[in-house]
Amino acid sequence: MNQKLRHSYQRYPMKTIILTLVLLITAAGFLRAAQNPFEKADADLYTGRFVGKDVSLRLKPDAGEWSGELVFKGDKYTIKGRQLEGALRGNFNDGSEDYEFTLQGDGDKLTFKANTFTSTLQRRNPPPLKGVYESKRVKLDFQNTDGGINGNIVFKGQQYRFSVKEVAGDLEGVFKNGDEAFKFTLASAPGALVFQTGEFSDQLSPILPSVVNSLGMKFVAVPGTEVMFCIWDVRVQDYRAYAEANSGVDASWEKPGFTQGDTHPVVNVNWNDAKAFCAWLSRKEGKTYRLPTDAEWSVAVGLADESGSTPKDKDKQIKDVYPWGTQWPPPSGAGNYDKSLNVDSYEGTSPVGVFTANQFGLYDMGGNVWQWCEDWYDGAQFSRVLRGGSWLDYDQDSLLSSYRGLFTPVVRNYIYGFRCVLVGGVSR
Ligand SMILES: [Ca+2]
Ligand SMILES: [Ca+2]
Repeated sequence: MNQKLRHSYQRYPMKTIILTLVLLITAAGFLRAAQNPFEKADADLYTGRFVGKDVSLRLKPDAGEWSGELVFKGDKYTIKGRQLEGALRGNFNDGSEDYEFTLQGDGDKLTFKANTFTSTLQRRNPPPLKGVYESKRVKLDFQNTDGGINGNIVFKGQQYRFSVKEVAGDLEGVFKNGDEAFKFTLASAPGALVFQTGEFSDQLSPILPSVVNSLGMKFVAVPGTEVMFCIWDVRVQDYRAYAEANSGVDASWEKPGFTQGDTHPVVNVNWNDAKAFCAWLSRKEGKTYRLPTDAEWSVAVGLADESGSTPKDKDKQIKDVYPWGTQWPPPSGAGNYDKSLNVDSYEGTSPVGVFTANQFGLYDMGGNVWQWCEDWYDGAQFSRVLRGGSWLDYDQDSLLSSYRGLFTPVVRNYIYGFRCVLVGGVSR
């Protein structure tokens, strides 16, 4: 806990209480209605799950107050508050001491203040409940009909009908076996759902649609995006098909300066080359291929909760999270990185798909080659974004999942490649 927060607890001064009472009485007189029309709106303002830098919280109305859970700098607290002077004010407790906070609502944003600490929190809506998710013990097949969320659940080998409703940002489900009702909750985890009953908790993985295109590139749906990601970076053989079908394609990709097989990721391609490849493939198949956006790439690497608007804002903001997990240095087999890290045996690039795929089934999201993204790095519109690191990288910061590389769209390099996404290919 931040030392500055200690001893900052201060009750509301008498002047404030009197002023508030006067305001309340005036408001009550003015409204002259049994139902205060603002109550519902205020309940909506603070109810749900909100995430910001170093803070996340979940709140629900509780007998005229709000209560819930706060995670502050990695520690969990119970939280309670009530509305006063246009803000939600209250305390959280670490078991021995109280700390005062205020929350100010603004649509989908909340400003959290505790002494000198301030953070803007963004509302997080529950995960899109579509498709099929399963673990060894549970399978959920969602069917969103009649405006409700329901479907079939296979639980301990038996199939039932279930329904889910949202209660203050939590998802509560129920299914019936005869007269007996089983209750469960659902929470979102990166690329998964956490299913919990009183008996056990299971992480359910989505059974995702996938397609293979005319070049043999495999694409999978990535939940939280509207696109399908190629599971590999674009390979030498894919780029060769493009270069052979078109005149005037720059030949730098043929001379990387080291030996490459057909299934190695193509390198020495700049942002413009990568865009031209996507445009050709789109024309060839009558579909829409493009580079991933920086935000889509983040979801695909497991960073669904970044704050900031430009890639520059988000650069290195989430610490201690790498494509392979949270350990530093990377464990053996984490990916194709610089030889000084001692995690692989490849001198240059490696064939796509030889290291472990991530939670979405994507290979080389860390290491092998940097991947161009659609976005400008910032408002200057000078450089494009590169993500994921390469076979020549070893620096701890540049291997973070949240790290953004940047270069002008005309630069070719033997550590730069790209990955395609397929737009609108998600059938569910
Ligand atoms: Ca290597
Ligand atoms: Ca990569």
